[in-house]
Amino acid sequence: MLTKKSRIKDVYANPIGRDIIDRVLLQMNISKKAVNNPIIGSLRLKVLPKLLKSQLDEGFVDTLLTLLNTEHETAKGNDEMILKAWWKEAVFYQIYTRSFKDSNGDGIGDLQGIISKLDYIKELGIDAIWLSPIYDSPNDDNGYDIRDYHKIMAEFGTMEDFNQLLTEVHNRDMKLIMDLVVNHTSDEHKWYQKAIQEPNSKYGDYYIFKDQPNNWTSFFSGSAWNYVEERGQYALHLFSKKQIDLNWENETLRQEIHDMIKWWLEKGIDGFRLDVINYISKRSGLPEANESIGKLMEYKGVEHYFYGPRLHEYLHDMKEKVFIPYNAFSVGETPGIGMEMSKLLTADYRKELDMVFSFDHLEMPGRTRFDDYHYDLNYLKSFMINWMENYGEHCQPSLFFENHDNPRMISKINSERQYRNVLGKLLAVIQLTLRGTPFIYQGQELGMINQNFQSIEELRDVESLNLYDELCNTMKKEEAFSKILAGSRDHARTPMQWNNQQYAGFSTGKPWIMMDEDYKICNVETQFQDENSILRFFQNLITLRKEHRVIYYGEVLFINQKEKDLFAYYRKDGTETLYIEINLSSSNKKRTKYPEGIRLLSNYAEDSSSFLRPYEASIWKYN
Ligand code: TEU
Ligand code: CA
Repeated sequence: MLTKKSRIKDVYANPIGRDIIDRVLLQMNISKKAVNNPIIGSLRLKVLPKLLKSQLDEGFVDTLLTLLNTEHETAKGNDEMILKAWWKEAVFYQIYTRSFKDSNGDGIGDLQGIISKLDYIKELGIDAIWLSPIYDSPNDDNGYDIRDYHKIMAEFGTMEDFNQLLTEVHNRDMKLIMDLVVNHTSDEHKWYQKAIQEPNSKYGDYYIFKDQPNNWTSFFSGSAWNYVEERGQYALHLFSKKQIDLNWENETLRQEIHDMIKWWLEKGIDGFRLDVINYISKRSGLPEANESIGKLMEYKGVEHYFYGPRLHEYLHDMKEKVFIPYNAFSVGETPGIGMEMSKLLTADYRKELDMVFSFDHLEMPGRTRFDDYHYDLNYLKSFMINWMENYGEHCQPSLFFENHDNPRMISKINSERQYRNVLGKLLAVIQLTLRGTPFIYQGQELGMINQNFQSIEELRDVESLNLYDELCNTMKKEEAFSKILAGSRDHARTPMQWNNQQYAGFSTGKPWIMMDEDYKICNVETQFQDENSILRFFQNLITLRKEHRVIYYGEVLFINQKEKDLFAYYRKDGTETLYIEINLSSSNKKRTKYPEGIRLLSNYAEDSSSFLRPYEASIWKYN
């Protein structure tokens, strides 16, 4: 058992301890080397607050110990063969329906719109589609607030449309996974309505109510508690005021969720992406949040639910009872979960989840999404090296740079127009040649960039709008708006750019969210005709991936790791060797040696011999 007298190095040797300390260091922008320093390592845990310049107090140490001492498992070693699975070979494509393709001119993307573009997705080389929520919803958070799990959102179509979509996806030999949002439901869900109107019915305990609120805050600004007049109590909502957290402690509720999942699996869907699934177990008694952790993490209370005491139990139970019998795939969205915890959630022999999305590579150390800064690809390199070398053969990494919750990656790295094309391709090379399952977000294959929003009226996202209101209390409106612009999720939610016609061929009517003029130069139609486009590069790269299976299961061997701006690695198995060479900077970079073999694909037409050009990224095949 670890106590306040334990040494820092012993805490760091504990997988959970390592994750938490790494997370804190990341947030504070302190190098991991600090912990590996023998002097620091031999210090006792209780001095940690002092060491961290009192940014974290003693409550942090207590929280850390609670987390460490409730997890008794560690992940198994790495000596075994990787088990094969379809989802380890697949390239996924995420569709945010509202912004993908509108079939009836109301300005809102829909299921028939998706159906009309399945040939496009297939042609790109995609094997599986992840659909963001399409269930009936009042759309406070664009479908992540579900009102009825068994109905399709009217704006998107009907259950017949869905059935047709599923058949057409399968006809094209692709798979379909849905979004499963079961940490919370809409306050308009009938369970919640019953819970507040008939507190003594079985529904009365389906959500988390408290007589007095605690100090936890919502991810979408303000307190995480709503006062519920009907019950004279407070209801917990980690997200918007209309997204109420379900009480997973209640077994009947868990059963109800299992049944709902089975109902969808019976239809023949192939699996689920599980929304904020690591938040479902909250520490009992819902203790007050530690203020210093809250300050560091920007949200209060996370330490009590991001890796809750019954998380493994709930996931294991769901896997055994629901996912395994249907042979269904699962990828969990797990914000705040580090690599060691990810191992415990996804190792194949543990039977919890197949994969997770971990997010620590999307922002630089010391930065958060709403900071305006330039992302340095050298950080991505160090992140990837760590995961590739240490995640192990029992676990499958997910590879992604974009989704509907984050600004576009190219814009974070370098927004100079001259680099857009090479940079989009560079990211594709990293995403499609490392070991792991790539998830491409709609528009990423075109190199879409952040939108040129002019005013707060043009934004739609509840997170952006709430944060704007909050910021306006302490800063000027213009300042608040520019802060929102840096991180707004709406950058990724503008319509997919199909052609250079009005509304980019997304709709014949005015889209639900603005789009700037970018579609005139960046769109599917134009890029299909251009051999040098990002789209064609993605297509070629996906084909290449399928032809070189070493990318699926082969070893990853990094070379010249210490050399700044160079990201170089081999992919190797018994039959072939690929070499990937990337210049992470916008300057020319001298080559130490010229690669052998033949160049299979590159983001520059001619090879340059003695140096690598800005963001040059190439794949070579050795003999
Ligand atoms: O996201 C969870 C989540 O952590 C983010 O919303 C988070 O607050 C931020 O984006 C971190 O960078 C999922 C969905 O992907 C998101 O769209 C939903 O709004 C949210 O859950 C609630 O369901
Ligand atoms: Ca429509």
